[in-house]
Formats: sequence, C-alpha cells, structure tokens
Amino acid sequence: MKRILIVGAGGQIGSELTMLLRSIYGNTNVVATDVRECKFLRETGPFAVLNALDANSYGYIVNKYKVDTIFNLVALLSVVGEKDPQLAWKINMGALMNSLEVARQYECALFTPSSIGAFGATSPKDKTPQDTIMQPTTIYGVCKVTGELLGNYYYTKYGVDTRSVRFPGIISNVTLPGGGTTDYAVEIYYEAVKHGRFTCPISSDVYMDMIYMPDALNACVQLMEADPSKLIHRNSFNIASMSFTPDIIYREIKKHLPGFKMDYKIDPTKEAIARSWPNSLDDTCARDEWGWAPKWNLADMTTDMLKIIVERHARGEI
Ligand code: AKB
Repeated sequence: MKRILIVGAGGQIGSELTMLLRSIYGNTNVVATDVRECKFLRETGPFAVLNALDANSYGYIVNKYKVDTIFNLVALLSVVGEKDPQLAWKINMGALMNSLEVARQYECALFTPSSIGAFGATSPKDKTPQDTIMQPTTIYGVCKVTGELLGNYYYTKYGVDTRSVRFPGIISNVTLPGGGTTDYAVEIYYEAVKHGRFTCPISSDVYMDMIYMPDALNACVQLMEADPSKLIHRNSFNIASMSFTPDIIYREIKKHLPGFKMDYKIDPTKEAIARSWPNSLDDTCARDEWGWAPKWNLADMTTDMLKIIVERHARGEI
C-alpha cells in the first residue's frame, strides 16, 4: 500500500485528490498538507500545516509518516503569476526543488503537474505534439518548462521516479481555482446558476483545452500506478479531453438554462495568455504509454456541473 503525501492539498486539485486517494489507499495512508489549516481535510485523515518552501519541515513530515509517494500541487497560476513574477518563481520553483530533494533523500516517487501553459505562441497550435517547441511567454509557463526539465534531470541523474501530466484547464465544483487563465470556464457555471449571466474575460473564439476534474484525478492515479517499464516519457505527458471556446461553452449551458446571457469585457492579460496557448493537445503518448482515456465530454460535464452547482446553491453553500 502506498504512503502518500499531498503538498498544497487545500487547492482546487488537492481538495478533491486527497479524498480520492484516501478512498483508494485508506485514510491513514494519505497525509494532506497545506500552508493553511484545512479543517475539512483533517476530518478524514492525517493533516499538517506545511510551508513547502521550508525544506526541514518538509523532510520531517516525509520521514515521520514514512511517505513513499509525493504529490506536489503547490503553484501560483498563470494570471496571478504575471502580477508578481519573482514571487511566482520563488514559490513554484522553491516548492518543486524541495519536493525533488526530499524525494531524492527519502526515495519517494514524485508527481508534479505541468500545464498547457508550458507551451507558447511558437508551438504548433492544433493537436500540439508531445515533443515540440516550448517557448512560453508567462512566468508560470517558464516555471513549468523548467520543472519538466528538472523532473527528467532528477530521474536520469538520481533515479527519482518523477512523473507528470500537462493539465488543461480543470473544471470542478468543489474548490474554485484561483488566478488562472482558464478559470472563466469554471466561473461561467457558478454565475449561470447564481445570476443567470456572465461577463467573459476572453474573446468568444479562443479555443483552449479543458478537462473535467474526475478525469484529471484519474490521470494522477493512473500515471502514478503505471508500469515504469512502459514509460518512454515522464515529465510531462500531454493529456487531452475537450477543447472549446467561450461561445461554445455558453451555448452548451444555454441548452439547460435558456435565459442565460453572456457578454464580454476582455481582460488583456488573460486574453494574451489564452491566445499564446494551444487550441488542443495531441495526447497519443499518454494513451499508448499508460492507457490514458478520458471519460467526460462537454455535454456530460455541463449536465453534471449544473446539477451539482444548483444543489449547492439550494443548500446555501455558494
Ligand atoms: C491556468 O489557467 O493558469 C491553469 C493552467 C491551465 O495551468 N488553469
């Protein structure tokens, strides 16, 4: 049985990944940590407050719980990163370096997400290949490309079992994302249910790859369970599920809520980042090397998202 540590467990991915991993590997085998206290994570298993930039405390927790697998989910996202690039580098790379070093010292496997943000305007736009030009123009993307290279370096130099996927924008209904370019595709559902209207910060025709949270979580579990002898790549795999524009998701929501209205107030930072990212990724390598196969499409996801958000709204949670 794996002994897992999740760093940055209070965020959009971690809050749901912790619960899934506890259901698979047992509550006591999954230690959740975050820079802030998270009561809801403490209720179902071990939890510790941990600043991932504090290498000593990080090592202490890995040793204390006899951890063998780390999920490092600490990151400032693309839009917030542009507000303070130095801080984004410090946090994103600091957490990653400490994760790599702790994984090396305590012989742990390490999962760190990369992103579609690792690509830039010079990458092929459609069906972006696994191995191609990567010249991102955000500090977030620069951190992701550096992180991918470092992950591969630690694997070849020290034999650390590093693995990663390039996440599309993740759409979810438990914890809101914070500070990303793809956040609009989450906010639109909440605003549709709560107010019947949404002001979109990105132009109607800009395609980006997106994924529903259950598929994103399965990717984490499946990749970390994959037979290492089958992995030709490691850091980081393209995964893809659906690609749409603001106009396409708007029309899909309107099928359920005919009165829903959307207008546009373009945010120049978000727009520039979105336009620099791929329209869609080619995920053939993930499919071939570890059996990646997403289950959700835009129509099914929209039905599920609206059902859950309507229920949460009715309970007064949002
Ligand atoms: C962001 O928009 O910054 C993230 C991502 C795609 O990595 N959601």
